[in-house]
Amino acid sequence: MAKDALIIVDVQNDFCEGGALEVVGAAEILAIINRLMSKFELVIATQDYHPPDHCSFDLWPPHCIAGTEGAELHKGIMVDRIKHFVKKGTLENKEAYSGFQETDLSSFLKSRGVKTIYLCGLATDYCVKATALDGLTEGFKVFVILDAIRAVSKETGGAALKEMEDRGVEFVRSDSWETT
Ligand code: VGL
Ligand code: ZN
Repeated sequence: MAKDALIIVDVQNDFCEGGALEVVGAAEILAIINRLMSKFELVIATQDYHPPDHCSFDLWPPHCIAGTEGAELHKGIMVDRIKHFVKKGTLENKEAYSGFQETDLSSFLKSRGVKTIYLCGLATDYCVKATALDGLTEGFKVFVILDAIRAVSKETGGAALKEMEDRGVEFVRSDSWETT
């Protein structure tokens, strides 16, 4: 049977409260993500993982520098359940918002018979969006879990949802797994 996978996008200290590039409301999705993990046999996490002079630091404050605390997953996430970690944005001169960009994510999923991916995490307007759109390009059916994502800004977050919808991403909420 084709498997589904849950992909937790960039729930790292630097994107959470007190981090270098804090996403408002990030703390609210931690418990939701932990509950979601129990619904999936296969859970994967991506990490933004930049060298100290990464090109994106022209645009963003330095964040998620490889080997630092800021690049680690938030301790509120139950990491024991995560089967595979994907590090991205590791090249100094290349931005990589998508978890599929120059990583083994697509081949890892395909080798395990995954056809459908469910995305949660940070941030809606950048890495969640880019990962969702690349997921479609890679041939996966892509769901974004609406109450388990947060955006850098309301405007770009809203635009990102619209763009994802137009491209064929589908949306669910975490309570759709609850049994009555
Ligand atoms: C991200 C900005 C810069 C993200 C990563 O994970 O959405 N945003 N690097
Ligand atoms: Zn980054």
